[in-house]
Amino acid sequence: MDMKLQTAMVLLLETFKEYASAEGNPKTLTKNEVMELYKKELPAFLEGAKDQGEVDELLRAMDHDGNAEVDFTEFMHMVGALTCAAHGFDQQK
Ligand SMILES: [Ca+2]
Ligand SMILES: [Ca+2]
Repeated sequence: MDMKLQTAMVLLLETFKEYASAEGNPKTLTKNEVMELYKKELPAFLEGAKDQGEVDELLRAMDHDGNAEVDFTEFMHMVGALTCAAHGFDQQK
């Protein structure tokens, strides 16, 4: 399949918009929206968090400017960091 990366970029944008538009500002993710996104799109990462404290920590780590919402840039940093982490994990096998 050609244009996998372009497809992935479109999917990233569409996924962000889908969850960001659920409540409040349609251009940012609230804590609830981030939780929905993790539950439905990244369940393995949520299972890795043992308690509410770790989930809160995850959200704080995503929110670079500390305004309690996750914008697209912050979302992309998170996706990039998780992808790099997954890549490192892959190379250890
Ligand atoms: Ca929103
Ligand atoms: Ca933010």
